[in-house]
Amino acid sequence: MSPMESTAQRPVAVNAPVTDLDPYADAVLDDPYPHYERLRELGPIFYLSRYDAYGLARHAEIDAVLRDPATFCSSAGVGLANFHTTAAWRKPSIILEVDPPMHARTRKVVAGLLAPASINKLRPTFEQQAERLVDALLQQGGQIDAVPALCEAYPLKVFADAVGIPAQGRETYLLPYGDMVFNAFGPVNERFQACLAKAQQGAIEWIGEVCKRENLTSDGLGMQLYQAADEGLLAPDEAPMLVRTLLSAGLDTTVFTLCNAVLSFARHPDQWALVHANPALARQALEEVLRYESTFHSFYRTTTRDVDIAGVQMAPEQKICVLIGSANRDPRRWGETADRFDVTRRAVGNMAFGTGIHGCAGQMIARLEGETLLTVLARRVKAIHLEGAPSMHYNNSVRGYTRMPVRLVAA
Ligand code: OVM
Repeated sequence: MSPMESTAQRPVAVNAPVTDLDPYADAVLDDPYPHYERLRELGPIFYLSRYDAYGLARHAEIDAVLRDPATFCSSAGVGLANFHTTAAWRKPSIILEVDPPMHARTRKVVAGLLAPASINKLRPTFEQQAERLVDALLQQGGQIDAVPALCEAYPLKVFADAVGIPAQGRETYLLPYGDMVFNAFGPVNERFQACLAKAQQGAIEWIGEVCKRENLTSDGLGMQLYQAADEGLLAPDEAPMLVRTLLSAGLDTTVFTLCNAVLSFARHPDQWALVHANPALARQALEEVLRYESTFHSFYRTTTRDVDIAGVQMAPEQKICVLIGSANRDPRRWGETADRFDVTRRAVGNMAFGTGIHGCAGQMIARLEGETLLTVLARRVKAIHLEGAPSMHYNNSVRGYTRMPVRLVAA
């Protein structure tokens, strides 16, 4: 077989609406929402001809697929690449890119680590660090690039400390590593290639080092994974793999969520006024940010058998693109005001963290980070002014920014 040929099965006949939209084009990432609306209007399922993948953009079908892991599996990879036919760029994750029964074992250990009872112990530290950071920024006058100064600085401190990795190298390597992880959920495009070349200049190697037992603090989440291995709950080589999971999934996502929060409030001053007037709204407001501007926008499942969705027949090994950023704007689920940013809305049940057995295991610690930082901002900052156009951080599956000039006005 020549390298240009593929063993991937092409659908014999596509009896779904076909679109040649490239969901990964810069212009689509700039503002995906009008495209999502058109995709939802195509029907409950459509075919992305550029990628030989079916796509789902409505809340109901996405919910159904994510709740049926036996039919729509993760072990063939949760990106466009099928691990049965294409080598992955790194050793597959032992929690994300696996199915039951293997998944249940690793998930149980990670879920225990990140359960509310243990996460709540982190709250006082997170609150202190949020106060320190926001006070320092306001003392300097509040004129900042919110991406490095606030949205990156906070998770790079509190989450990386919670995992227990060294301070040295965090700023250089952690976010570029995650950038690669999330680009790999899309196609092998220019963005993927450029990011991999960059990650190979130190980040991949550094991550491998900090996941080792001897480089972790004695009281962090990372060491707890080694202790689980000591207790026989994990194989010895699985502990560093799950530390890698924490560092892969836990940084870029929270950084970008904070970017999306700051930008949403800067663009909707009336909504910030509500949160400033009542800081107890912070957690609910964060949930609306997650719905309105999902951080994670798309990933895939792979069919394990002949199956149909809404009458569209698919063969085994078929990739299906799940557009969760679109599910979170689906008027069929959120009503006519789906496209409105409204912190008084009940946004619970949004798909930002996915759903089903692979629903984000870190969602409680992610929410704790967002809530603690937003609460301090709500108390100390009466207005957030956008002082220039933000620059998008283009990534194949997550939405965020590289630069966001803002002025925080002290209360
Ligand atoms: C992992 C992993 C990496 C990225 C994301 C994620 C969304 C998991 O390495 O297990 O969950």
